[in-house]
Amino acid sequence: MKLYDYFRSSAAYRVRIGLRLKGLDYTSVPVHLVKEGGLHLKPEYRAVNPSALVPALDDNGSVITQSLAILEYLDEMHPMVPLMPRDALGRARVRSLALMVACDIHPIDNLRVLRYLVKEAGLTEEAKNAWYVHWVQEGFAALEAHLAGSSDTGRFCHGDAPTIADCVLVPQVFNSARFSIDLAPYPTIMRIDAACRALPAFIAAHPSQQPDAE
Ligand SMILES: N[C@@H](CCC(=O)N[C@@H](CS)C(=O)NCC(=O)O)C(=O)O
Repeated sequence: MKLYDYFRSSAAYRVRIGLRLKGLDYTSVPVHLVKEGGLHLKPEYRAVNPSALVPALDDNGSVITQSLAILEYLDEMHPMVPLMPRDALGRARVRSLALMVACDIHPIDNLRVLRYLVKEAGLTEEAKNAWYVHWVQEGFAALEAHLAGSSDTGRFCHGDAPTIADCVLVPQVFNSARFSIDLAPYPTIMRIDAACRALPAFIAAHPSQQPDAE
């Protein structure tokens, strides 16, 4: 398998965690999101993923895009070390937690949105950063309430083994730290993030461990 990747991309980081948890071999193909205005915007990468976003996974010539679709694909193809609960209600809860980050926080804080706010909408750097922080805080407050208020939350987001929800949570916490967001109001998120980051798979998937890390 080939993973079109960028060390700092939180969506790619989700997939790296899933691959590592399952012990799957893959080759990283770095796509620099900043160099030359963004290599992901060039025709070469658009031919792989017309959405011009990383990650994309090439499994023996078949390309899958969207990190959550990739994670579920990996889970179906390689069921050892499952990333989803066995019961339908549990799977719905894990998807719901993952989507709180992947749909409600990440897309409005994505690089292209932040660039648009500055270049097209005329926001200052300060206002752009305030936008980022605001949507993380809104999203994390909701996620914290869901996690803290449910007996299904265990050592990890759902029970005592990592699931897709944890694959999505940890990269968002990493991203938020880059903007110096105070995580003290989200103790359950912080506890789960720490439990995940102690595991070898999460350590290996960390941005600092990637071949393109700067
Ligand atoms: N929903 C997509 C999001 C992918 C995405 O937004 N990737 C970011 C990096 S984390 C990206 O490629 N951004 C480039 C840009 O905003 O121009 C997924 O989960 O795979």
